[in-house]
Amino acid sequence: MEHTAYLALGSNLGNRLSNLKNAISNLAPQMDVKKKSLVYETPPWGYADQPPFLNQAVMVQTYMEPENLLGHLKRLETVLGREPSFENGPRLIDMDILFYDDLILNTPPLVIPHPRLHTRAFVLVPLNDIAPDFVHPVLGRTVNELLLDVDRLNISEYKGK
Ligand code: PH2
Ligand code: MG
Ligand code: MG
Repeated sequence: MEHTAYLALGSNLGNRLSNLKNAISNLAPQMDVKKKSLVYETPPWGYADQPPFLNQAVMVQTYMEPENLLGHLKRLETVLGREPSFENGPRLIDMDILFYDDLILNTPPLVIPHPRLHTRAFVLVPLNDIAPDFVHPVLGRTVNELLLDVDRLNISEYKGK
């Protein structure tokens, strides 16, 4: 059965825009990318002393089950050059699963919906481009509604330099 998943992408090392583009083009063939948000430049969250991030969200269709999808994304991060860092630290590429259909999953390796997505403007702003009316299956509120409660100051569309 085919599933719809929303992914968050982030990069704050190297050529950030290329990292996002490479990541998205490497999602196929296991994932069919249906929608892409704009790219946003966002202040680092959680650990301030690092470069600003570029963040983006995508909607994909896939036959992969959540655990396989997670494994696939982790392998892809490594292939693209990600090296181990600390929690909330700098990274070449980060790919997180935000939603997977309406699934609610709470296992040690994987929590869906992503447990912190509703508190993070750097996730909600791009997600709102492609899924404003998607209802968070736990919170029962749309992405657009969740966005009203976060501080989106200092987040701007990235037009490159
Ligand atoms: N990712 C983190 C920690 N902090 N801050 C921003 N702005 N964007 C991110 O993608 C990000 C972060 C951990 O994954
Ligand atoms: Mg992350
Ligand atoms: Mg991650």
